[in-house]
Amino acid sequence: MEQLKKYLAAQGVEAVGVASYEKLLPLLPVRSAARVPQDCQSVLFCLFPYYIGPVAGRNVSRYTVVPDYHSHCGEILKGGVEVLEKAHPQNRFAWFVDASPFREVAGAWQAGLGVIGRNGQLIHLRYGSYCFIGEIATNLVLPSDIPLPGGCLDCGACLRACPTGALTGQGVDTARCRSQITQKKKELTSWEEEQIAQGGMAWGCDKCTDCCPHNQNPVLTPIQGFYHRRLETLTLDNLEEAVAHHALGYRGKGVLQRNLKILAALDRDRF
Ligand code: B12
Repeated sequence: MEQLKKYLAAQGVEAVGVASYEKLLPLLPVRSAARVPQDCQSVLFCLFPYYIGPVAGRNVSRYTVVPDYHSHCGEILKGGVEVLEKAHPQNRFAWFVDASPFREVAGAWQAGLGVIGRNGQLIHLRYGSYCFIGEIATNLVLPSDIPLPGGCLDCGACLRACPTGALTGQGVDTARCRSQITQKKKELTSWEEEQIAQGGMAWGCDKCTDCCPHNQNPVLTPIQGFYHRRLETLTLDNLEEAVAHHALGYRGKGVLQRNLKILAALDRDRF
């Protein structure tokens, strides 16, 4: 574990904690569940801070300004698995990020890495909720960490900031969440189109994140790879490159073109 922590710290990943597998059940019904090692005992959760400072004029959510976290965090976790496999050749390890059978927010909480906000996000005491979550599952028995007591400040700022009332206090009504609407593939209702136009985002939404008191004066990420190739403004001209290198391509280019069209129509109406 010490070797792993040393390796991760060198990559800028300092928040690491363990949850016992049984506390993470039930798993999400996704394909990647087949990769969870048989007789899984422990899951090692890691936080990948992604705040890189203010980005003026962006029309995509902060998490897609940085290079695609699936591949970037995945590379770091893959290296972590190699460290573990060397130290424990008899055991099995598998890494996941986002496309994971683990409910990552609840899992990272279980692993003692932060508290869960009313916006549904995991809040780390130093990085706020500007961090991605990834994990390594193993059949090695590791001592579990203890969840932090208490929750977020419960100030309700995120509930008030959500323009559509998607935050219910009990969770997220995904059908109303602007982040969800920007990635919807089916035809949009006129109310949904309006949400994209008013939000001004071609992908994602940061309203319930940016207003959180835990996210004021955020600490810059020590992960150097997140400072390269930033995507500030998505346009039809850089769409190909954006899809190839940022976490917004997985629903296909058509969804992004549609969102840009909605935003362009709004611009035309203004002048
Ligand atoms: C599907 C998904 C979405 C969907 C639906 C989100 C939702 N909340 O249902 C949409 C597209 C809307 C979405 C949006 C966003 N997402 Co998202 N999403 C996911 C994904 C892939 C699965 C989530 C899921 O379906 N979980 C199933 C539900 C049932 O579980 P849950 O989310 O853990 O929620 C439960 C717990 O939180 C628990 N709970 C609530 N309060 C408390 C308190 C305590 C004490 C305990 C124990 C439990 C608990 O109850 C909830 C219901 O059961 C995860 C990755 C993953 N594998 O977990 C990323 C993930 C949650 N998303 C992430 C991000 C960054 C976002 C956005 C901020 C992106 C953006 N800027 O647009 C927004 C935030 C919107 C929001 N307020 O939730 C990050 C969150 C990182 C963090 N620090 O928390 C994740 C973990 C991806 C990652 N690997 O980093 N997302």
